[in-house]
Amino acid sequence: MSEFKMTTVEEMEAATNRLLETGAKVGADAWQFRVKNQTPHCKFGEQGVCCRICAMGPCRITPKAPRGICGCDAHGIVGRNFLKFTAGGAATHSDHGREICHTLYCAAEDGNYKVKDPEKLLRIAKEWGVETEGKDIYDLAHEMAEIGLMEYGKPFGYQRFLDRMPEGQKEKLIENEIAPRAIDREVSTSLHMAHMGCSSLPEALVKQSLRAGMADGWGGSMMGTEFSDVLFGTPKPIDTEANLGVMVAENVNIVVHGHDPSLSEMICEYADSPEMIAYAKEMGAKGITVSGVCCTSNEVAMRRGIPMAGNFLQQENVVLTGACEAIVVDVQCIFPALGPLSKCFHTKFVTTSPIAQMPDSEFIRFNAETAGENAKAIVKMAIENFKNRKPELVHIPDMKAKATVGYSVEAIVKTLDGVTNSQVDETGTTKPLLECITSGVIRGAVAMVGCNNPKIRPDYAHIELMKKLIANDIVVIASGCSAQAAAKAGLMDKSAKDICGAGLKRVCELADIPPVLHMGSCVDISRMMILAAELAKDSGLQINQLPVVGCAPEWMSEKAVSIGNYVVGTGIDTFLGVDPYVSGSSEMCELLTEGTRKWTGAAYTVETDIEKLTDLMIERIEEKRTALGI
Ligand code: XCC
Ligand code: SF4
Repeated sequence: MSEFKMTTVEEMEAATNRLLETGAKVGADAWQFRVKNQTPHCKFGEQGVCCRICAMGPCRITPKAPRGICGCDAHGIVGRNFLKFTAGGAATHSDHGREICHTLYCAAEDGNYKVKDPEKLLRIAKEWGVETEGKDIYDLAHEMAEIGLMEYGKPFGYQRFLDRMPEGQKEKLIENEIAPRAIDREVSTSLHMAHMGCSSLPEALVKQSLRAGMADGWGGSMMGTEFSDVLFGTPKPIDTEANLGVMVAENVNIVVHGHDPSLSEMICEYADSPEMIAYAKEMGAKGITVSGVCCTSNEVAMRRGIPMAGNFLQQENVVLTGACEAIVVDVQCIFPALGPLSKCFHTKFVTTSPIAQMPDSEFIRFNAETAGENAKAIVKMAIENFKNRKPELVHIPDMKAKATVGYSVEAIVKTLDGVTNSQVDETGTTKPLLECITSGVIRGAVAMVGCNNPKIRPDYAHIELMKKLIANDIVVIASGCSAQAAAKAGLMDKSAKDICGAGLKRVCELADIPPVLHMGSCVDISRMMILAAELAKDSGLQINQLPVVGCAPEWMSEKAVSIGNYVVGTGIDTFLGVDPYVSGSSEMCELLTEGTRKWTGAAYTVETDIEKLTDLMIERIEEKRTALGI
């Protein structure tokens, strides 16, 4: 008998509407209203045919004006815009990775940051050919951090992590000029190419977009993920909860938001300390609840089981509960709207990074060296703010779902080991998973990633897609706001097996996993790349032959485009539910949906009809199976 009950998008919308009523009482603005003011969007922008990279413009392409003043056509303009978009994303993820390298460099036996997973550090050191024998683990950490930082600017060679690819793939990427060199170089080269009077040849612009993306996925993001694991621990399955109902009315609520776990890890530490809990009680609260929004939330959920209050388009809802003492942000995906919104409530909006400074916030500069003090000051500030709550404004929607998260590649390999009856001891490989796929018990896998976007009913596409995929025996691995959509709906609850096809249901039962596996934050999409590479190596196939596809149905950020480019660059077909501003150039559309195949074996599919998008993915997975004769 099925006991599984999903939280529906309708229920979530009703909860949001109730919160907007609170907002109306205090005169709060919200994205739902701003969207109306911005609609319809600029058509030139939508099609990608507006160019303002030099002061002769801005130039807009129309049938009557097919070229800009310099003579650039729509294909060149769309291509340059696409490349710049990618470079923005690659820079952002990679800079996050760089911050993590710096944090690793600060790690010390008696410091704020420790090496929590020394084995992983040793493993990567070995991979990089770094001598580990007889070395103090912190000396090694500092050495590795420095080598990692060099990957950003080294004058020669390609990204080290490319050696993780199946045989021949790195060479092929080098041959096609898609293999990323130094990370910063790929970002700079992209901006150089997109400067006035440089590249306007779509093919060259798309190639560089792929290369910049690869510098992110196989460079900056991968370093961010791997060294975060070294510092904070490699995620293992852990139980948690998701949706606004994780906030507790009687407690001091601190919401962490952004991406870099360096700050949120510290906040969690202090919020959990007896000293702070006692202080909260003294101030009239029962305790302290830390919950999260966006990828910072994913990071601490994966490693500590900290509950997820919501994803991208729920960030304002957190404040609208009237029960948020502090929303503490680091970098990326933070609405500047949180400043004025917090002013309508008692909420402290705390910015902490020089990278993300915003009006109407309290800036407490966070530093790896002074992390402990900074975190303590923030937690204290939140506690002391509890008394300023306006009880008549407090309403936390009674809505949350259970979720089991923490599926790093290491955890997936370990969990699936023993699912098959294989007699051979295959500990440490993806062979059990491959066996499930080859036998057809699982048809394939979809990597679901990305944001929310008001162009799509929030979470609707994520949830509908996932439901259909798992019903068709396709296992879903998810990260970012997509993972949070799944968690809120209940799809990361193990009982969600009841809505799977028979094959996937059996695997879920045997391995004791949910059908949608939380792999982490946006930078953790690098985990998905590692998993794909491992699957390819263990099966003797190339990555593009695997029945695996990527999907970002509700994406919105530049980072998402960079991700898309490295997923395609890695050889995985990628399905988008939102157009990346390229419809204004038939040549760019052709290149992205087919042309890249000759370089990487994969391409994009853009389809805004979600039902169709799902069918196309299932079709592609089945085509891959047929080609393999499985
Ligand atoms: Fe941001 Fe990473 Fe997108 Fe969510 S999913 S809206 S990028 S938080 Ni990466
Ligand atoms: Fe116009 Fe060319 Fe300048 Fe772009 S680069 S704004 S198309 S003149």
